[in-house]
Amino acid sequence: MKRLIPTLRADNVPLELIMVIRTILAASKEISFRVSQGALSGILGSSLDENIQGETQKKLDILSNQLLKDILLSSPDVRAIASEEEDDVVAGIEDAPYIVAFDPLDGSSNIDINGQIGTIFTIYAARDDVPADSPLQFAQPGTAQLAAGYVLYGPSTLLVLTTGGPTRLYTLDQTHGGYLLTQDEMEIEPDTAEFAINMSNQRFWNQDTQAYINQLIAGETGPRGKRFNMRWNGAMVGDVHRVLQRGGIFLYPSDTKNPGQPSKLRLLYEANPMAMLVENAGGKAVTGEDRILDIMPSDLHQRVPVIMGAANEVDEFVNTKA
Ligand code: P6P
Repeated sequence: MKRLIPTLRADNVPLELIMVIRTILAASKEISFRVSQGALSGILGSSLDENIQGETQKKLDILSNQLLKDILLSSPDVRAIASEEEDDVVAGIEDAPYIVAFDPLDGSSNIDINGQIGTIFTIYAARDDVPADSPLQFAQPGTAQLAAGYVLYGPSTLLVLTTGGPTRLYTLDQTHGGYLLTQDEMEIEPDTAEFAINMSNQRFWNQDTQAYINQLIAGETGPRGKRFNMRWNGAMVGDVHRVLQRGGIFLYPSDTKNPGQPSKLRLLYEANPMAMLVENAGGKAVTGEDRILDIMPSDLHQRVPVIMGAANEVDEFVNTKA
């Protein structure tokens, strides 16, 4: 099986960008080990702190964030980083070519139940027209991403990565410590009979979303004329991985659950990297009205509605009106 670096070189990925990806993956191997140790590594449970999102930070959230922050900020190729766990952008090496944003541990509410969790990351070219630590470094549309990926800490540790070409799957070889190519091109079938949404939010959705989901649960006697299945992991990284592996549609649509908050998922380090991975696997990724990758960010921790996966099913969502 091919190792990661030769496949990136074959894709003509610049060496400095390969080094940034390798740096992220070095931290992922430490996180993978700590996760696999569970209670034995003393990292289960919650800290006493909250992050900017107002979420209680898990010990492993803090550890994962610190690992990624330390290793990236010492890389000669990283000018700045942004993280779900950091209020502001943190400057790295002056004039370095790249900036990195990440969710260090997506789905951390699954840590204590041994559920799926993961690290989501995205890499852009650094901007020379604003200071290194300016949030405007990340005021770039998702189409400007140079690389996007996630590491899924599950029964095996998986890397799903795109550098502009196909979305590729790698598996961490725990014996030798390398990520080996195990699926050359992931592809999402345009049609599906499986959806992922948190149904407990139903009363908070708009009428169009309610109409669309009602059609799915109406099954073979409903307007869609077929039976649908539902899954919900509570971790975007796990739900989107299932969509990439066996098809489906993932939805975290706009809702009125939290006043002033249109929806839950963050554009920079959740929606955009996942949208790039899904589109490069033949799927679609929208907010409802807009293509996610076309959005010009207005705030570092901006939240957007997310509907992504099987292209024809995303079209069905967009076209369904109450
Ligand atoms: P809910 C995890 O906290 C997360 O940000 C995503 O990974 C996941 O899809 C979503 O929130 C789950 O949200 O409201 O179902 O707990």
